[in-house]
Amino acid sequence: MSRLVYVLNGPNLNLLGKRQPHIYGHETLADVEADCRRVGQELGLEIRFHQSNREYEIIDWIHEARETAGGIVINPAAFTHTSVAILDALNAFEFPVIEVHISNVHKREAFRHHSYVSLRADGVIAGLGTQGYTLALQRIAKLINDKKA
Ligand code: CA2
Repeated sequence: MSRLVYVLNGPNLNLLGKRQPHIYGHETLADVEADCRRVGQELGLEIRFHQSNREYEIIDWIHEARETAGGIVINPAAFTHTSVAILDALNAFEFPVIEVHISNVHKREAFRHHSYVSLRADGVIAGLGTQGYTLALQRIAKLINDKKA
């Protein structure tokens, strides 16, 4: 299985570390990318890291991952709660998918409690801050390694 992992981020996550630190912390998305690249290297994973405010771009990256990647870590942000299209794209991807939320969505407004993406995700991490991303990468590396054994 490919050791390439896509780390995908949805709308407004480009503002990470710049607004609402009481909810999302002080780390910027560039910090999260650096963390993912460092941990990815330790785990022997190649990382492709993207963020978009446009639903179609996230869908296109998931399609690209179908051809090349062994796993996807995705924080779909607000699309989590609205996007059947992202769910459909993930359903066409055959390797592990881990859904990450920086905040504990279950402690927040009721509309954040439902996730379309969770219908496909092999695992969900919420409320562990930006550490959730590297924990998700550890899980994907284990699933890839277990498949090889
Ligand atoms: O907790 C998460 O990671 C979320 O996916 C973040 C989304 C939210 O819609 C989900 O319900 C939970 C929002 C991302 C917006 O990120 C910002 C970061 C800093 C300042 C403003 C927005």
